[in-house]
Amino acid sequence: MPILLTGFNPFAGAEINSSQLVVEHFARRHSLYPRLIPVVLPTEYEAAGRSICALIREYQPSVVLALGVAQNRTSISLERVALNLDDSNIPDNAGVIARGRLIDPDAPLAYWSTLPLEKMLEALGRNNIPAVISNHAGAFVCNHVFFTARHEIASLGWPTYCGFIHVPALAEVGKPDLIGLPLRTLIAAVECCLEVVEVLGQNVEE
Ligand code: PCA
Repeated sequence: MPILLTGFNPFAGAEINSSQLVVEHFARRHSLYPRLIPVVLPTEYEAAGRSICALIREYQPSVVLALGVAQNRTSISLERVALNLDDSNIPDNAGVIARGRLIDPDAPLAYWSTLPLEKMLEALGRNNIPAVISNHAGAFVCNHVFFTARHEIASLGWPTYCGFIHVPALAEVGKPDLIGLPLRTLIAAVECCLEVVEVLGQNVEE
């Protein structure tokens, strides 16, 4: 069964989004990862939410691994909780500024990630990749997609594993003070997490 891997396009005036570069890396190596469905989502609440639901229904993946950039973080952040909340000062790419708004008034207040975060954290640690479990994915488009995907899967009653990982921005070569990690480290981190979730995917199939 497929594994859906998503990232986002640049937002808030940035030129790149490291999560997009990671997803594009996997898209270029499709023959190495035949089960992977790599998709770059627009950084827009509505369009991204609609898109992730459509992708889940179309591909019926065993695992949904959604990525986004967190510019101010220095470690890979394995997100524990998705909140039923849109709230940010930053406009999304459609110009929408959402303040304190429920994503779905009929849905629960929050969902846990169903990815094996402890196992992923251990695997990242074994590979010397800086990583943490984070309790808060923010309340911008990343959290929106995480929440919407979890709610869709819960509503469908499917056993699909689903979670979100925030990756740091790219560290620029020659600028050691800049917060971030090199692209190769972000790719290695996602490879590492994919190895953990591929085992899960097989279990769902059985
Ligand atoms: N990061 C933003 C949205 C898109 C992205 O890559 C976030 O953390 O919500």
